[in-house]
Amino acid sequence: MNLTSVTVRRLTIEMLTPFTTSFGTQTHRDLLIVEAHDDAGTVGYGECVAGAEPTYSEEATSTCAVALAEYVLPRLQQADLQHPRDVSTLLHPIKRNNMAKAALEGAVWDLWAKQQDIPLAQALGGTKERIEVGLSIGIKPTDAELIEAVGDAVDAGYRRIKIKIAPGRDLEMMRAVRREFPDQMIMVDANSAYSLQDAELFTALDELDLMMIEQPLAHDDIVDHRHLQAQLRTPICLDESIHSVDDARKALELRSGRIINIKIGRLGGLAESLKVEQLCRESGVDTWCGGMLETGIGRAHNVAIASLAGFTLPGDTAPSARYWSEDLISPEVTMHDGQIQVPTGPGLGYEVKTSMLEALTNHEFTVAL
Ligand code: OSB
Ligand code: MG
Repeated sequence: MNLTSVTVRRLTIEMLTPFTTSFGTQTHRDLLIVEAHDDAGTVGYGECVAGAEPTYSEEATSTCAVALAEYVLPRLQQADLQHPRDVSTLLHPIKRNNMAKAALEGAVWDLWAKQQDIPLAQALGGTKERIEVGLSIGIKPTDAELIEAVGDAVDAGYRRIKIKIAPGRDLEMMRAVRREFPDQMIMVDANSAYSLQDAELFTALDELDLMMIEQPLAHDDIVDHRHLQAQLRTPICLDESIHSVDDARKALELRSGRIINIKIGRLGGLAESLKVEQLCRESGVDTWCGGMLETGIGRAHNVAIASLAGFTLPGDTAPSARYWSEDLISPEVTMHDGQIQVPTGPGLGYEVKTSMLEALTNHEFTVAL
């Protein structure tokens, strides 16, 4: 692939509005952008989706920067990549650190697709021209504010609305939402805030005709989820618990959930994400593309993979204007009639605004290959 260097940038971007989940409130992203450079001056981009603190998973922006500098990139210096799939093979001996690995792998996939002059979506085997978009709404202080936010999302055309829940902001709040929107496709995401002792709460939520309940129980569990799923009609969707195609296979075999959320970062990259898509497609299990409040760079990777046939449900791929006053890419990701057009240009199919990227960079390092 004629890689000549990799640059890792750390930058801070303010979000338009704070986003609250059961593990905290985010007002900005502190993130890494990885650039893969080749000898012809072509650049591929990847985004590290870890949060500033290790609250969603054990990874955080700082740990990913260390993992890239000390373990991941030195292995790349020893390698001669022929294809982006070689990255996951090369990094296989390094356990976990999936978001750090995925950030590099994503940059290499974008570079490779650009070298082949084909869209990343096509390089991955995507077939859809448009993808369906859902919105993830954070926890609001009052039911009235939540109902207003859901109403705005319905008016904007989102095909599915996800609402974050946490102890104390769950059943009564969701009953109020359901009363107001009896026919909308609504789901909840608990981000692992509950235990099996809360089974009664979930059997009550089961009456609300939700599309799914995302990650109700612990981030590292697939056994308690099995017991909870056995008590519910509503499908459980696993997010935090699934780090590999083997995790997905085991969870489906145990019936710990009936839907899998595919996040490229959590799964360690596009190659592993493709394996989960294939497993779910072949076993008739619904999947959708999750989001991690990415900038346009990470979002563009999500749009590309969501164009594969296995992504049967709308994903958390809300457009740029939902999160940023100005995004890092041009044109920005936009939504029409609840859908995003999969770009047809080479690689990610969006231009990265390099001067904006440089201006926002707080710290950077480059490794020559
Ligand atoms: O669980 O899906 C999640 C954001 C940060 C961490 C975890 C999650 C989320 C979201 C955001 O729900 C969805 C988005 O990026 O639009
Ligand atoms: Mg989730």
